[in-house]
Amino acid sequence: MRAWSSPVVPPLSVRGPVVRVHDTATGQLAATDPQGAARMYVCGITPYDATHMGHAATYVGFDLLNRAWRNAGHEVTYVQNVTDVDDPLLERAAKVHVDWVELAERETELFRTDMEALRILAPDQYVGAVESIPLVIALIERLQEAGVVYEVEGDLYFSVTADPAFGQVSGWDRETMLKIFPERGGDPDRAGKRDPLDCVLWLAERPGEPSWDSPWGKGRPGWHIECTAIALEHLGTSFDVQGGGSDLVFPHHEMCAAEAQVAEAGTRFAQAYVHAGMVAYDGEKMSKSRGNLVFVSALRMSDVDPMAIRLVLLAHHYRSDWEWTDDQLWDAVDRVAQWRKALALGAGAPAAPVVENVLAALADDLDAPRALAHVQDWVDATLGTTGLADTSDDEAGATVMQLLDAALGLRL
Ligand code: 5CA
Ligand code: ZN
Repeated sequence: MRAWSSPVVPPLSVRGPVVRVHDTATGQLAATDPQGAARMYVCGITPYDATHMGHAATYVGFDLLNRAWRNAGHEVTYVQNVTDVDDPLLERAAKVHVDWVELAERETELFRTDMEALRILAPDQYVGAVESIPLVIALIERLQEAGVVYEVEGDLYFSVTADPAFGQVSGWDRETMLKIFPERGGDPDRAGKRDPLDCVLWLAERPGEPSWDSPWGKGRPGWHIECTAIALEHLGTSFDVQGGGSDLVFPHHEMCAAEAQVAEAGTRFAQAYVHAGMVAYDGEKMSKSRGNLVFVSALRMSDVDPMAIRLVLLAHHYRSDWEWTDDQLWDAVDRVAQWRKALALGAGAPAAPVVENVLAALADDLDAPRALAHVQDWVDATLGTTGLADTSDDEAGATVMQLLDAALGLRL
Protein backbone atom coordinates (compact mmCIF):
# COMPACT_ATOMS: atom_id res chain seq x y z
CA MET A 1 0.00 0.00 0.00
CA ARG A 2 1.20 3.52 -0.73
CA ALA A 3 2.44 5.51 2.28
CA TRP A 4 2.25 9.30 2.44
CA SER A 5 5.08 11.58 1.34
CA SER A 6 7.68 12.23 3.96
CA PRO A 7 8.84 15.71 4.85
CA VAL A 8 12.52 16.40 4.15
CA VAL A 9 14.52 16.40 7.38
CA PRO A 10 17.39 18.89 7.50
CA PRO A 11 20.64 17.31 8.68
CA LEU A 12 21.98 18.64 11.99
CA SER A 13 25.65 19.36 12.54
CA VAL A 14 25.46 17.99 16.10
CA ARG A 15 24.79 14.33 16.78
CA GLY A 16 22.19 13.46 19.43
CA PRO A 17 22.85 11.07 22.33
CA VAL A 18 21.89 7.38 22.61
CA VAL A 19 18.10 7.14 22.68
CA ARG A 20 16.40 5.71 25.76
CA VAL A 21 12.73 4.73 25.83
CA HIS A 22 10.36 3.27 28.39
CA ASP A 23 9.75 -0.43 27.84
CA THR A 24 6.32 -1.55 29.06
CA ALA A 25 7.56 -5.14 29.50
CA THR A 26 10.22 -4.21 32.05
CA GLY A 27 8.69 -0.96 33.32
CA GLN A 28 12.16 0.59 32.90
CA LEU A 29 13.89 3.01 30.61
CA ALA A 30 16.01 1.07 28.14
CA ALA A 31 18.85 2.35 25.99
CA THR A 32 18.04 1.37 22.42
CA ASP A 33 20.93 -0.36 20.68
CA PRO A 34 20.06 -0.79 17.01
CA GLN A 35 22.19 -3.30 15.13
CA GLY A 36 22.26 -1.77 11.69
CA ALA A 37 19.12 0.23 10.98
CA ALA A 38 16.80 0.80 13.94
CA ARG A 39 13.67 -1.25 13.31
CA MET A 40 10.28 0.03 14.46
CA TYR A 41 6.74 -1.28 14.00
CA VAL A 42 3.87 0.99 15.00
CA CYS A 43 0.28 -0.23 14.89
CA GLY A 44 -1.69 1.75 12.35
CA ILE A 45 -5.30 2.80 12.08
CA THR A 46 -8.46 0.84 11.48
CA PRO A 47 -9.73 3.13 8.74
CA TYR A 48 -13.43 3.62 9.41
CA ASP A 49 -13.35 7.22 10.61
CA ALA A 50 -11.10 10.27 10.39
CA THR A 51 -7.84 10.72 12.31
CA HIS A 52 -8.54 12.07 15.77
CA MET A 53 -6.17 13.75 18.23
CA GLY A 54 -5.52 10.45 20.02
CA HIS A 55 -4.19 8.86 16.84
CA ALA A 56 -2.27 12.01 15.99
CA ALA A 57 -0.64 12.12 19.45
CA THR A 58 0.45 8.48 19.17
CA TYR A 59 1.97 8.92 15.71
CA VAL A 60 3.69 12.17 16.69
CA GLY A 61 5.15 10.31 19.70
CA PHE A 62 6.71 7.62 17.51
CA ASP A 63 7.77 10.25 15.00
CA LEU A 64 9.90 11.73 17.79
CA LEU A 65 11.57 8.34 18.25
CA ASN A 66 12.17 8.03 14.51
CA ARG A 67 13.76 11.51 14.49
CA ALA A 68 15.78 10.95 17.69
CA TRP A 69 17.28 7.80 16.16
CA ARG A 70 18.15 9.61 12.94
CA ASN A 71 19.70 12.46 14.88
CA ALA A 72 21.73 9.90 16.84
CA GLY A 73 23.15 8.68 13.52
CA HIS A 74 20.98 5.62 12.88
CA GLU A 75 19.11 4.68 9.80
CA VAL A 76 15.54 3.73 10.59
CA THR A 77 13.32 1.07 9.07
CA TYR A 78 9.76 1.94 9.97
CA VAL A 79 6.76 -0.30 9.30
CA GLN A 80 3.12 0.54 9.94
CA ASN A 81 -0.02 -1.43 9.12
CA VAL A 82 -3.56 -0.49 8.14
CA THR A 83 -6.24 -2.77 9.56
CA ASP A 84 -8.28 -2.54 6.39
CA VAL A 85 -10.52 -5.48 7.25
CA ASP A 86 -11.80 -6.05 10.79
CA ASP A 87 -15.05 -6.11 12.75
CA PRO A 88 -15.36 -2.37 13.54
CA LEU A 89 -14.73 -1.40 9.91
CA LEU A 90 -17.26 -3.90 8.58
CA GLU A 91 -19.82 -2.85 11.21
CA ARG A 92 -19.46 0.83 10.36
CA ALA A 93 -19.64 0.17 6.61
CA ALA A 94 -22.83 -1.84 7.08
CA LYS A 95 -24.33 0.82 9.35
CA VAL A 96 -23.78 3.67 6.92
CA HIS A 97 -24.48 1.55 3.81
CA VAL A 98 -21.08 2.17 2.29
CA ASP A 99 -18.92 -0.45 0.64
CA TRP A 100 -16.26 -1.45 3.21
CA VAL A 101 -13.42 -1.21 0.66
CA GLU A 102 -14.50 2.28 -0.31
CA LEU A 103 -14.77 3.36 3.32
CA ALA A 104 -11.31 1.99 4.14
CA GLU A 105 -9.71 3.61 1.10
CA ARG A 106 -11.30 6.97 1.77
CA GLU A 107 -10.34 7.08 5.44
CA THR A 108 -6.83 5.82 4.74
CA GLU A 109 -6.36 8.58 2.21
CA LEU A 110 -7.59 11.19 4.69
CA PHE A 111 -5.15 9.77 7.26
CA ARG A 112 -2.28 10.16 4.77
CA THR A 113 -3.09 13.83 4.24
CA ASP A 114 -3.35 14.37 8.01
CA MET A 115 0.05 12.73 8.55
CA GLU A 116 1.57 14.90 5.83
CA ALA A 117 0.10 18.06 7.34
CA LEU A 118 1.52 17.12 10.75
CA ARG A 119 4.94 16.45 9.17
CA ILE A 120 5.12 12.87 10.39
CA LEU A 121 7.83 10.84 8.66
CA ALA A 122 6.27 8.19 6.49
CA PRO A 123 6.86 4.50 7.16
CA ASP A 124 9.15 2.68 4.73
CA GLN A 125 6.52 -0.02 4.46
CA TYR A 126 2.84 0.85 4.83
CA VAL A 127 1.04 -2.45 4.71
CA GLY A 128 -2.64 -3.34 4.61
CA ALA A 129 -4.19 -6.39 6.26
CA VAL A 130 -5.94 -7.44 3.06
CA GLU A 131 -2.78 -7.44 0.98
CA SER A 132 -1.07 -9.42 3.77
CA ILE A 133 -3.49 -12.35 3.77
CA PRO A 134 -0.95 -14.70 2.10
CA LEU A 135 1.57 -13.81 4.85
CA VAL A 136 -1.05 -14.43 7.51
CA ILE A 137 -1.96 -17.80 6.04
CA ALA A 138 1.70 -18.86 5.89
CA LEU A 139 2.22 -17.83 9.51
CA ILE A 140 -0.87 -19.71 10.71
CA GLU A 141 0.47 -22.79 8.89
CA ARG A 142 3.72 -22.47 10.81
CA LEU A 143 1.79 -22.24 14.07
CA GLN A 144 -0.17 -25.33 13.05
CA GLU A 145 3.10 -27.19 12.51
CA ALA A 146 4.07 -26.14 16.03
CA GLY A 147 0.84 -27.77 17.26
CA VAL A 148 -0.62 -24.64 18.88
CA VAL A 149 -3.70 -24.10 16.70
CA TYR A 150 -7.17 -25.61 17.21
CA GLU A 151 -10.58 -25.19 15.68
CA VAL A 152 -13.85 -23.97 17.15
CA GLU A 153 -16.77 -24.20 14.70
CA GLY A 154 -14.53 -23.54 11.73
CA ASP A 155 -12.60 -20.66 13.37
CA LEU A 156 -8.94 -21.17 14.25
CA TYR A 157 -7.57 -20.28 17.69
CA PHE A 158 -4.06 -19.87 19.04
CA SER A 159 -3.14 -21.42 22.39
CA VAL A 160 -1.63 -18.43 24.12
CA THR A 161 0.04 -20.43 26.87
CA ALA A 162 2.16 -22.20 24.23
CA ASP A 163 4.49 -19.22 24.67
CA PRO A 164 6.22 -19.49 28.05
CA ALA A 165 6.70 -15.72 27.92
CA PHE A 166 2.96 -15.03 27.53
CA GLY A 167 2.06 -12.20 29.92
CA GLN A 168 5.45 -10.54 29.91
CA VAL A 169 4.53 -7.64 27.63
CA SER A 170 1.75 -6.34 29.85
CA GLY A 171 2.95 -7.92 33.09
CA TRP A 172 -0.72 -8.35 34.01
CA ASP A 173 -2.11 -11.19 36.10
CA ARG A 174 -4.73 -13.54 34.64
CA GLU A 175 -7.57 -11.86 36.47
CA THR A 176 -6.79 -8.48 34.92
CA MET A 177 -6.36 -10.05 31.48
CA LEU A 178 -9.72 -11.81 31.77
CA LYS A 179 -11.41 -8.57 32.74
CA ILE A 180 -9.97 -6.48 29.90
CA PHE A 181 -9.95 -9.10 27.12
CA PRO A 182 -13.68 -8.87 26.26
CA GLU A 183 -13.54 -5.05 26.32
CA ARG A 184 -10.92 -5.13 23.56
CA GLY A 185 -12.28 -7.57 21.03
CA GLY A 186 -11.65 -10.84 22.92
CA ASP A 187 -14.18 -13.66 23.42
CA PRO A 188 -13.29 -15.38 26.71
CA ASP A 189 -16.69 -17.02 27.14
CA ARG A 190 -16.95 -18.77 23.80
CA ALA A 191 -17.75 -22.46 24.21
CA GLY A 192 -15.13 -24.83 22.85
CA LYS A 193 -12.10 -22.68 23.66
CA ARG A 194 -9.33 -24.44 25.57
CA ASP A 195 -8.27 -21.32 27.44
CA PRO A 196 -10.55 -18.28 27.68
CA LEU A 197 -7.59 -16.07 26.71
CA ASP A 198 -6.83 -17.90 23.46
CA CYS A 199 -7.15 -15.55 20.50
CA VAL A 200 -8.62 -16.04 17.08
CA LEU A 201 -6.25 -16.49 14.12
CA TRP A 202 -8.70 -17.09 11.30
CA LEU A 203 -12.45 -16.49 11.14
CA ALA A 204 -14.50 -18.75 8.90
CA GLU A 205 -16.71 -16.90 6.42
CA ARG A 206 -19.75 -15.08 7.94
CA PRO A 207 -22.79 -14.26 5.82
CA GLY A 208 -22.51 -10.81 4.25
CA GLU A 209 -18.83 -10.44 5.16
CA PRO A 210 -15.83 -10.49 2.82
CA SER A 211 -13.75 -13.65 2.75
CA TRP A 212 -10.64 -15.09 1.14
CA ASP A 213 -9.60 -18.62 0.19
CA SER A 214 -7.37 -20.45 2.61
CA PRO A 215 -6.36 -24.04 3.42
CA TRP A 216 -9.21 -23.95 5.98
CA GLY A 217 -11.86 -22.73 3.57
CA LYS A 218 -13.06 -19.20 2.98
CA GLY A 219 -12.57 -16.70 5.78
CA ARG A 220 -10.58 -13.73 7.00
CA PRO A 221 -7.67 -13.10 9.38
CA GLY A 222 -8.02 -12.30 13.07
CA TRP A 223 -6.61 -8.99 14.23
CA HIS A 224 -3.41 -9.82 16.15
CA ILE A 225 -1.96 -12.23 13.58
CA GLU A 226 -2.09 -9.42 11.01
CA CYS A 227 0.48 -7.32 12.87
CA THR A 228 2.56 -10.37 13.79
CA ALA A 229 2.81 -11.44 10.15
CA ILE A 230 3.55 -7.96 8.81
CA ALA A 231 6.18 -7.21 11.45
CA LEU A 232 8.00 -10.54 11.02
CA GLU A 233 7.97 -10.21 7.23
CA HIS A 234 9.29 -6.67 7.05
CA LEU A 235 11.41 -6.39 10.21
CA GLY A 236 12.30 -9.94 11.25
CA THR A 237 12.50 -10.96 14.91
CA SER A 238 13.89 -8.99 17.86
CA PHE A 239 13.30 -5.67 16.19
CA ASP A 240 13.94 -2.61 18.30
CA VAL A 241 10.51 -1.21 19.11
CA GLN A 242 6.92 -2.39 18.87
CA GLY A 243 4.74 0.65 19.38
CA GLY A 244 1.19 1.90 19.67
CA GLY A 245 -1.18 3.48 22.15
CA SER A 246 -1.47 2.03 25.67
CA ASP A 247 -4.85 0.52 24.73
CA LEU A 248 -2.85 -2.00 22.67
CA VAL A 249 -0.66 -3.34 25.50
CA PHE A 250 -3.16 -6.12 26.13
CA PRO A 251 -4.39 -8.11 24.35
CA HIS A 252 -2.95 -6.87 21.07
CA HIS A 253 0.78 -6.61 21.71
CA GLU A 254 0.74 -9.51 24.16
CA MET A 255 -0.87 -11.75 21.53
CA CYS A 256 1.39 -10.54 18.70
CA ALA A 257 4.46 -11.32 20.80
CA ALA A 258 3.16 -14.76 21.84
CA GLU A 259 2.28 -15.76 18.28
CA ALA A 260 5.66 -14.63 16.95
CA GLN A 261 7.64 -16.21 19.75
CA VAL A 262 6.01 -19.60 19.21
CA ALA A 263 6.49 -19.38 15.43
CA GLU A 264 10.13 -18.32 15.87
CA ALA A 265 11.15 -20.96 18.44
CA GLY A 266 11.25 -18.60 21.39
CA THR A 267 13.19 -15.74 19.79
CA ARG A 268 11.76 -12.56 21.22
CA PHE A 269 9.44 -10.53 19.05
CA ALA A 270 10.60 -7.01 19.95
CA GLN A 271 13.38 -5.63 22.13
CA ALA A 272 11.08 -3.04 23.68
CA TYR A 273 7.34 -2.35 23.79
CA VAL A 274 6.65 1.35 23.80
CA HIS A 275 3.22 2.80 24.47
CA ALA A 276 1.74 6.25 24.12
CA GLY A 277 -0.78 7.59 26.64
CA MET A 278 -4.46 8.02 25.89
CA VAL A 279 -5.91 11.34 24.82
CA ALA A 280 -9.31 12.07 26.30
CA TYR A 281 -12.04 14.51 25.37
CA ASP A 282 -15.13 15.38 27.41
CA GLY A 283 -13.84 13.26 30.26
CA GLU A 284 -13.37 9.99 28.37
CA LYS A 285 -10.80 8.33 26.12
CA MET A 286 -11.22 9.78 22.64
CA SER A 287 -12.49 6.86 20.57
CA LYS A 288 -14.31 6.18 17.37
CA SER A 289 -16.68 3.86 19.16
CA ARG A 290 -17.67 6.56 21.71
CA GLY A 291 -17.72 9.37 19.15
CA ASN A 292 -16.11 12.02 21.43
CA LEU A 293 -13.70 13.10 18.75
CA VAL A 294 -11.65 16.06 17.63
CA PHE A 295 -10.52 15.44 14.07
CA VAL A 296 -7.23 16.67 12.65
CA SER A 297 -8.89 17.17 9.27
CA ALA A 298 -11.75 19.24 10.72
CA LEU A 299 -9.28 21.65 12.33
CA ARG A 300 -7.28 21.85 9.12
CA MET A 301 -10.47 22.70 7.24
CA SER A 302 -11.04 25.55 9.68
CA ASP A 303 -7.63 26.96 8.73
CA VAL A 304 -5.87 25.92 11.91
CA ASP A 305 -2.12 25.75 11.28
CA PRO A 306 -1.12 22.06 11.54
CA MET A 307 2.07 23.19 13.29
CA ALA A 308 -0.08 24.57 16.12
CA ILE A 309 -1.84 21.18 16.37
CA ARG A 310 1.54 19.48 16.48
CA LEU A 311 2.71 21.89 19.18
CA VAL A 312 -0.29 20.98 21.39
CA LEU A 313 0.60 17.30 21.03
CA LEU A 314 4.29 17.93 21.76
CA ALA A 315 3.42 19.83 24.92
CA HIS A 316 2.37 16.53 26.54
CA HIS A 317 4.84 13.77 27.25
CA TYR A 318 4.00 10.88 24.93
CA ARG A 319 3.41 8.50 27.84
CA SER A 320 1.02 10.67 29.79
CA ASP A 321 -2.76 10.50 29.53
CA TRP A 322 -4.24 13.94 28.96
CA GLU A 323 -7.36 15.70 27.85
CA TRP A 324 -7.72 17.79 24.72
CA THR A 325 -9.15 21.29 25.21
CA ASP A 326 -9.52 24.02 22.62
CA ASP A 327 -7.72 26.48 24.94
CA GLN A 328 -4.51 24.53 24.46
CA LEU A 329 -4.88 24.92 20.73
CA TRP A 330 -5.34 28.69 20.91
CA ASP A 331 -2.32 28.96 23.23
CA ALA A 332 -0.30 26.96 20.70
CA VAL A 333 -1.43 29.24 17.87
CA ASP A 334 -0.08 32.23 19.84
CA ARG A 335 3.10 30.38 20.69
CA VAL A 336 3.76 29.49 17.05
CA ALA A 337 3.38 33.17 16.16
CA GLN A 338 5.78 34.22 18.92
CA TRP A 339 8.37 31.60 17.93
CA ARG A 340 8.16 32.61 14.27
CA LYS A 341 8.83 36.20 15.32
CA ALA A 342 11.95 35.19 17.24
CA LEU A 343 13.21 32.96 14.42
CA ALA A 344 12.68 35.71 11.85
CA LEU A 345 15.12 37.99 13.67
CA GLY A 346 17.98 35.90 12.30
CA ALA A 347 20.42 36.73 15.07
CA GLY A 348 19.51 35.73 18.60
CA ALA A 349 20.60 34.11 21.83
CA PRO A 350 23.28 31.46 21.31
CA ALA A 351 21.88 28.39 19.58
CA ALA A 352 24.43 25.75 20.62
CA PRO A 353 23.03 25.16 24.13
CA VAL A 354 19.44 24.86 22.91
CA VAL A 355 20.52 22.34 20.26
CA GLU A 356 22.29 20.23 22.85
CA ASN A 357 19.47 20.47 25.40
CA VAL A 358 16.69 19.69 22.96
CA LEU A 359 18.49 16.64 21.55
CA ALA A 360 19.26 15.43 25.08
CA ALA A 361 15.63 15.86 26.21
CA LEU A 362 14.31 13.92 23.21
CA ALA A 363 16.85 11.11 23.63
CA ASP A 364 15.67 10.81 27.24
CA ASP A 365 12.39 8.95 26.66
CA LEU A 366 11.22 11.50 24.07
CA ASP A 367 10.74 14.30 26.58
CA ALA A 368 9.19 16.83 24.22
CA PRO A 369 7.76 19.09 26.97
CA ARG A 370 11.30 19.56 28.31
CA ALA A 371 12.56 20.20 24.78
CA LEU A 372 9.86 22.85 24.27
CA ALA A 373 10.84 24.55 27.54
CA HIS A 374 14.42 24.90 26.25
CA VAL A 375 13.15 26.37 22.99
CA GLN A 376 10.92 28.77 24.92
CA ASP A 377 13.92 29.95 26.97
CA TRP A 378 15.78 30.65 23.74
CA VAL A 379 12.77 32.49 22.27
CA ASP A 380 12.38 34.58 25.44
CA ALA A 381 16.08 35.44 25.48
CA THR A 382 16.04 36.27 21.77
CA LEU A 383 12.96 38.47 22.04
CA GLY A 384 14.55 40.12 25.05
CA THR A 385 11.64 39.46 27.38
CA THR A 386 13.98 37.98 29.99
CA GLY A 387 16.79 40.45 29.42
CA LEU A 388 18.90 40.71 26.31
CA ALA A 389 21.14 37.78 25.53
CA ASP A 390 24.65 38.66 26.60
CA THR A 391 26.22 37.24 23.48
CA SER A 392 24.37 37.32 20.19
CA ASP A 393 24.66 34.52 17.63
CA ASP A 394 24.20 35.69 14.03
CA GLU A 395 23.14 32.25 12.81
CA ALA A 396 20.89 31.44 15.75
CA GLY A 397 17.57 31.80 13.94
CA ALA A 398 18.58 29.46 11.13
CA THR A 399 20.12 26.92 13.52
CA VAL A 400 17.09 26.79 15.82
CA MET A 401 14.75 26.62 12.85
CA GLN A 402 16.62 23.53 11.59
CA LEU A 403 16.59 22.03 15.05
CA LEU A 404 12.82 22.47 15.40
CA ASP A 405 12.32 20.92 11.99
CA ALA A 406 14.67 17.95 12.40
CA ALA A 407 14.07 17.03 16.04
CA LEU A 408 10.50 18.12 16.73
CA GLY A 409 8.99 18.10 13.25
CA LEU A 410 7.98 21.74 13.60
CA ARG A 411 8.59 23.74 10.48
CA LEU A 412 8.12 27.38 11.43
N1 5CA B 1 -5.60 -0.99 13.79
C1 5CA B 1 -5.41 -1.13 15.20
C2 5CA B 1 -3.96 -1.39 15.55
S1 5CA B 1 -3.30 -2.75 14.67
C3 5CA B 1 -5.92 0.08 15.96
O1 5CA B 1 -5.81 0.07 17.17
N2 5CA B 1 -6.45 1.06 15.22
S2 5CA B 1 -7.06 2.42 15.84
O2 5CA B 1 -7.49 3.17 14.68
O3 5CA B 1 -8.02 2.11 16.81
O4 5CA B 1 -5.90 3.15 16.55
C4 5CA B 1 -4.75 3.57 15.83
C5 5CA B 1 -3.63 3.95 16.81
O5 5CA B 1 -4.03 5.05 17.61
C6 5CA B 1 -3.28 2.82 17.79
O6 5CA B 1 -1.86 2.83 18.01
C7 5CA B 1 -4.01 3.23 19.05
O7 5CA B 1 -3.36 2.72 20.20
C8 5CA B 1 -3.94 4.73 19.00
N3 5CA B 1 -5.08 5.39 19.69
C9 5CA B 1 -6.39 5.13 19.54
N4 5CA B 1 -7.13 5.95 20.36
C10 5CA B 1 -6.25 6.73 21.02
C11 5CA B 1 -6.37 7.79 22.00
N5 5CA B 1 -7.55 8.20 22.44
N6 5CA B 1 -5.23 8.37 22.46
C12 5CA B 1 -4.02 7.97 22.00
N7 5CA B 1 -3.83 6.99 21.08
C13 5CA B 1 -4.93 6.39 20.59
ZN1 ZN C 1 -1.41 -3.79 15.46
